[in-house]
Amino acid sequence: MAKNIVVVGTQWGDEGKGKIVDWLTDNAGGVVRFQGGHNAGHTLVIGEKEYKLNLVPSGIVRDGVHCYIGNGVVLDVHHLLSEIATLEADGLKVRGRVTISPGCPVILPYHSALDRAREAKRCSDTKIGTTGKGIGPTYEDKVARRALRVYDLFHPETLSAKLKEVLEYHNFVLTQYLDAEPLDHATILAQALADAEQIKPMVGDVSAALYAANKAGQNLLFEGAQGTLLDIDHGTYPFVTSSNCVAGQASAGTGVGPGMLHYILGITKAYTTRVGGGPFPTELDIDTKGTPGYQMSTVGREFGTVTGRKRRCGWYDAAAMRRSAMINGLTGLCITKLDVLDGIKELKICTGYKLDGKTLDLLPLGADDVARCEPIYESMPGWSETTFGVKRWEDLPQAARDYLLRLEQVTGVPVAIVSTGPERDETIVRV
Ligand code: 2SA
Ligand code: MG
Repeated sequence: MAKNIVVVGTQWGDEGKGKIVDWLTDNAGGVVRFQGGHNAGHTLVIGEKEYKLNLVPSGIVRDGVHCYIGNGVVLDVHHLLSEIATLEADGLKVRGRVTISPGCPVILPYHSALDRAREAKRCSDTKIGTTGKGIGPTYEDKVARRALRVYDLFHPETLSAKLKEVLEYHNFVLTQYLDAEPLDHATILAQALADAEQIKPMVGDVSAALYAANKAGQNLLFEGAQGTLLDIDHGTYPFVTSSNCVAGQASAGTGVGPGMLHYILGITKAYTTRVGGGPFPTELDIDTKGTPGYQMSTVGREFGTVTGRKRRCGWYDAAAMRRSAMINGLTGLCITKLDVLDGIKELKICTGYKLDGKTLDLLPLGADDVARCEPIYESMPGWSETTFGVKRWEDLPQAARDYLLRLEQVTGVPVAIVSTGPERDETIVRV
């Protein structure tokens, strides 16, 4: 029987999901995206070559793996085409290996214009720090039932009028409320139609295709983007992205029943990072040389893949992880970037918080309470040896094993995999 795995980020994104999805594709027939859009940045290192993917599922770098973009994804068709062109220039065969759901809401130029204009209007402590890609405004259109979907791009007889109506509305907001320039209907329409022509052969019934693939015995991998703490419902709202990032979305965002999700693998960095605004209880100073935060930032090369922004860094937050484990229903954990901690003398793990005189062992809901949380730490000795590229559990320094086992204990989820470097064989399996 086919075994399907959902891979989700358990923190604020950038946990190293792309590498693990790629590693798991050895046993998969298909890789499926189910939420987010080109705000995602998945980096894959294959030998000498580094691939940066935003929309195309990570399975694309492996022959014979089919890639699916489910209805839960907001799709910038123009960006997708440029990503495909880059991958094909690198020698990968992409066309014929991707199926796009006609239900994906389409990101059009007014969405990124709205996203950027709104961020510009927010004052410094209310800025979300979005990627500016138009993700939020497109999900808004979806929920407001005015979005243009991939389906609409193939119905030019109604597309023009639908676009006119929605553009009039957004141009009003852009000019009257956000002091921004209006956008032109004819230009957007012409580009959308030209792009549509190019993706036409890739559009198909993703839900039905996934059922058929599974029935034929293929394993499927559902590739999450961003992370659980950025989930629109369960994250540090309003400092979140606009999609559900939790494992359950793999079902709604593709059109497969939850019974088809067999194993939920949570990816977690051995420390914590966050890019953009919002509370971060275990945050460290990343600018002072010689400090643990500086090491995480520099050795971990913590820069946004999409925007190039410096990511904020901090200690491992086990209380946030407990929340994540609960809402995803995690089966196992994969811990990444352990080597970044090599040489730090004393490691800290946040096991809970102090809030209003009470002790909590679970991340509270919403940004306001999280911002007031004071972390409670326990300390563990670090290790001086390198763990980079270690391939067997028993070859890890004892202190590193102790650290991982402690994470397992405090989060309550078994550590199934440890990733010790970007290459696929730099991976330790414990199950
Ligand atoms: P948006 O653009 O509306 O989704 O932004 C809302 C918040 O979600 C965060 N977000 C991310 N956080 C981590 N990684 C993401 N992808 C890129 C990467 C980010 C980058 O892989 O590095 O390059 O900056 C991602 N996408 C969205 C975002 O920072 C906001 O806090
Ligand atoms: Mg990323």
